[in-house]
Amino acid sequence: MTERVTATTTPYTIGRPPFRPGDDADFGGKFVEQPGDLNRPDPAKCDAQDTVAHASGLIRVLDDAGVASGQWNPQLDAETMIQGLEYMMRLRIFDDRMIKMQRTGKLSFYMRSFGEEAIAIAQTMALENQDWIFPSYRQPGAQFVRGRDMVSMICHCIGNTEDNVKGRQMPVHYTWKEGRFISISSPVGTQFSQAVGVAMASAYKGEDEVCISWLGDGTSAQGDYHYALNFASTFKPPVILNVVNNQWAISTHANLATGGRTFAERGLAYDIPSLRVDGNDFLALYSVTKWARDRAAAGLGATHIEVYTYRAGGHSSSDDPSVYRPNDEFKCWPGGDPILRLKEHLIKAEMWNETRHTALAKKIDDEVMASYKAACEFGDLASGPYPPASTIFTEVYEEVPWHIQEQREELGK
Ligand SMILES: Cc1ncc(C[n+]2csc(CCOP(=O)(O)OP(=O)(O)O)c2C)c(N)n1
Ligand SMILES: [Mg+2]
Repeated sequence: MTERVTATTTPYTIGRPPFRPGDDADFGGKFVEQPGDLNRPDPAKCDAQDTVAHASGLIRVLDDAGVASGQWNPQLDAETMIQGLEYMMRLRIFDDRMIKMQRTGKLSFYMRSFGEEAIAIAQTMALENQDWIFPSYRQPGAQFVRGRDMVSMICHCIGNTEDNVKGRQMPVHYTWKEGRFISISSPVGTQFSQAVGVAMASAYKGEDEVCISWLGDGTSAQGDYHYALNFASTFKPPVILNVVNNQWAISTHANLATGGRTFAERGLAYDIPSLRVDGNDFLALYSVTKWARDRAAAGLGATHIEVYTYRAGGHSSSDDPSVYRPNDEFKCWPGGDPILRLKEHLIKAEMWNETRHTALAKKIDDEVMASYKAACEFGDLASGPYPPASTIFTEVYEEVPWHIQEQREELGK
């Protein structure tokens, strides 16, 4: 007779981090999955069932030696790849400088994209300029692609008189109307349902505008993720929904958020084509995003993507990862460093060299320092000037409610 298994006798195993401080981190060397393993279905015909293998596998284009191959190779020209490399270098150098500014008291708080630079940059480059970006705090790189001025970004991080959100947001919670870069919400995940809603509106109006959004492995436990997928499944709007699985949600490991299957596979249950992609492979990211945009533009609706990567830095300037993971864990990540991988690919193809790379890094560093100085002309963190207190009350409500008006009068501003 089969033994009856009840909830209390089932040997549940709840996900744990693979390594803790003091352990030797070892992810097994390289990825087993190789470029060319997975086919590239026709984006104008593909449905969820055609992506079962793509949701459990890993789409790669660059192999461990920096060679591009397979059906997903986007065949980009040298100029586009060098532009992508430059954007990624700009983001890393910018982040490094800003975190130093935070450590010396010149910014109150900061969040880096360290190790994840390829994501927003490759994916935004694969879109059209009219497409809408619904980011989390780990996709500021999209703004470089759309041409946002660095001085304006730093003014926001300082919260000085030129901050375009007038000190009403935390640093790194950018908003940039001209670049169709929607305000980053501090409550994580709200951007997913907003992106689906705007995509539904675009489809309704018959406009060629696709929305893209990202949230993290940890955030995929929020209801907003499921609301978004449910509406995306039902109404089939032109939207690209990315779960950035960077292994960590502050100090909580991704194993605690999946229950065992990949994040990508969850999309299949909603009947949405779902892909899992190497998030440190610029070319693979570009390619899957272009594919998803083509599907959206063909009227086939949403694509769900798990971007498989590693958060190489702390969660934010307030975090100390050494208390919950080995310090060298990121060095063992099989996906390596996204900047080095594209650089290596370009050098191998004789499109780039070390001299140009060093010169470009120096040029960007000078640009960042000059931008920081220019931003401080509009006020620094220590001594201001800051936006006036009256801005607490403006530009939020079209018609100011009576109780807000009353508070404003009480403050005398
Ligand atoms: C609704 C909500 N809950 C909790 C937080 C605090 N919080 C901010 S970021 C974060 C972790 C998010 O991790 P993940 O989604 O994996 O994104 P990552 O930081 O790794 O990019 C938490 C818990 C928040 N901002 N909003
Ligand atoms: Mg995460």
